[in-house]
Amino acid sequence: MVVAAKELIEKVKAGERLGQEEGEALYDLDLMTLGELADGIRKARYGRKSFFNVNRHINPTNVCKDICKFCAYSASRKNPNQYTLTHDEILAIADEAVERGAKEVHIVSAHNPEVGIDWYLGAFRKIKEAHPELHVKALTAAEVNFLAESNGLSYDEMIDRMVESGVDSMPGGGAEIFDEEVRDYICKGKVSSENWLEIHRKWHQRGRESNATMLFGHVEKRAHRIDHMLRLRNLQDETGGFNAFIPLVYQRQNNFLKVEEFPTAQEILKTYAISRILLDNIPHIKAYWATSTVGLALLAQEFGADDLDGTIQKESIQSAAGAASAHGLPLEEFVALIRNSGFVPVERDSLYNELKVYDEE
Ligand code: V47
Repeated sequence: MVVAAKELIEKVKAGERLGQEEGEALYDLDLMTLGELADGIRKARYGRKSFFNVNRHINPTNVCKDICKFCAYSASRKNPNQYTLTHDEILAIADEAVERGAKEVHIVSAHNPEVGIDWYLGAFRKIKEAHPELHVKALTAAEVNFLAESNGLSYDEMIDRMVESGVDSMPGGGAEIFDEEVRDYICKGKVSSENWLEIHRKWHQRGRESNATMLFGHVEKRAHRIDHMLRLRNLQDETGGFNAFIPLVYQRQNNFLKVEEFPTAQEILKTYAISRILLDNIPHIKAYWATSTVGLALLAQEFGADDLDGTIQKESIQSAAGAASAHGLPLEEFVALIRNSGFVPVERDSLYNELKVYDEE
């Protein structure tokens, strides 16, 4: 089926839902047309507000039983510096984050077979005991799958344990690309697409919220990105538990994935815009500045994105592969960047309640 541009534009303007072929055809529209369509949707929902939070990423271990070709973070022959933090070290980071105003810790680890489940969950419990008000966003579905499998737990039992340990919401990591063939090539052995979705389904069924990512700009095709978004849209129709969709731009350093052609800025912006158009039921599109670059994240605000993640403070996964997130961005700078790009910075909490609107100098 050839999808006519005019018809497609009319459908988007009428707010009609698009399918796989129409989603692919969106990529053939010129960037400015696509941007205008996505911006129309974004402005109707949020005006000129752009959301962010004051957060701290914590990556407690890089020892991993899995080998994902795109990953530069896990200890391997390219990265021989293994580490596993103690609970005291993790708690000290959380203490410092709170002192610096963080409202959320975003905790993502590798799949470490050398430490038990209590090392993972105990850390959350200790953070919650010390800082009951701090939002713990922790454990990707890939980690949940790893811990469930290695401890003989069902996903439901694993989720019980997470809730008891103080996990407030789940981050969107580990989704990569759902297409099974691409997934098999880039991260064989990791949680299957079906199980990634099942874990989020079960989490949402408990009344909990989460995010969803998509790693793009490597060996996948445009059709795979559309398929990925539509699988998420289907689950969201069922549960309504996703807060944000986060297209993660592939970082190319220090890993094992051979990529011939990297996406242009145009292709990245188109992907943000298309996600805003297709994902009519996921409230927020996050331009995660760590992987898009700050400049492109600011521009993405005019191409459908309404959220820029947060101050981060420190991050080890994507910065290992070349992202500029090793040291985060100070709050004042973050606010100034959003404001100077013509948007109104809104500090939010992890579940998108507005905490502070920076509408005046
Ligand atoms: O799942 C690994 C990705 C993710 C690379 O939920 C890479 O709010 C780019 O999920 N290039 C972890 N990305 C980070 C993550 C995340 C980030 C920000 C916000 C949220 C949220 C979640 O990092 C992994 C993987 O897809 N990743 N290697 C790389 N070379």
